[in-house]
Amino acid sequence: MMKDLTAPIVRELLKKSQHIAIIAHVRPDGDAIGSVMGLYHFLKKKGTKVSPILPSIYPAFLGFIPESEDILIPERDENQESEEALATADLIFVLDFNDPNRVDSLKDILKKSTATKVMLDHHLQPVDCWDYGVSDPTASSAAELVYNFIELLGEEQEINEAIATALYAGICSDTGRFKFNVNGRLHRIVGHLIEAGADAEYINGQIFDSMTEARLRFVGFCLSERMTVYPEYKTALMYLSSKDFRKFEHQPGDTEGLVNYPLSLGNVRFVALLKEGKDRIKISFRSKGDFSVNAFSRENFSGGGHFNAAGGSHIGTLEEAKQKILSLLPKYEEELVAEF
Ligand SMILES: [Mn+2]
Repeated sequence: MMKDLTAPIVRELLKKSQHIAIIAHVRPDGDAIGSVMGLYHFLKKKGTKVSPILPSIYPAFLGFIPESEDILIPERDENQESEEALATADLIFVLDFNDPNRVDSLKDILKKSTATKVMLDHHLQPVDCWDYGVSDPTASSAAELVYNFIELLGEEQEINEAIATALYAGICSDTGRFKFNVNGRLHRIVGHLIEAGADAEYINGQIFDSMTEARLRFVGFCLSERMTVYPEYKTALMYLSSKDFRKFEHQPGDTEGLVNYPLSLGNVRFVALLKEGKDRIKISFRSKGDFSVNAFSRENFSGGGHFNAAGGSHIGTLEEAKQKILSLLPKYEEELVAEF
């Protein structure tokens, strides 16, 4: 059973560890890198040896986060430093995921490690394999949980520009620019981050207004050629074949946020984006209101995540995956078309 974190426990853990590793999930988004780097800058200030690790490369537009070039990533490591750091750490912070399989090629090292493992996460249904941690699906982001962690230690005054920038980036990414899972406390946290040096205009510009022309045209193509709306189910389906990815010379992060566009339609409350991968069809689900895409994905596409944002996959062809979703819609009709 994962034990709760208390200030004395955290102080003891930090005091006795020689080398701390911090890791987030594969295909990192703004919250994954923001929470890792926020905690990294905080712990580094204490003089501890800390290694920030990501299982795969982050989108280029997130490279503005201070010292992101120091993150150990298997695909850009020359000497297997990420594996080494994870294997030798005596304390590992697991951020923005709760299932040890979410770290791709690093999963065996993570599972085998005898380090004390502390999880800070906001996804549903955590795997019970961590020593300590916080599992709070009501939290906006892992970055918010890192803020809470610093606050638990009573060290909010230690938050400097680098910490504030990273945490702000995580929060504004996961809340879709302060649209989802926000409340008064979160805005007060964000207020403090701005006072501590986070430049809100700059960070939002880097994350949301830094597209290349090619990427914006790719989004346009997806919306005009690859999206179908089914008003009778308040649903929109989008798909991308591996041929589409090749044609647009797709880069990591190019489809980031794409799944959210159809939600801006007044008559859509459920979106599925299907992407043809090497060995499976990867699917992103989004919803607004009371329709749980976590449940939908868990029940039908062996995935999950949050109530309104989840992932899943289908082994088979793109067409089969599309047909499967379409054939399921009548079963969920009542929930999908219910009044808000
Ligand atoms: Mn997150």
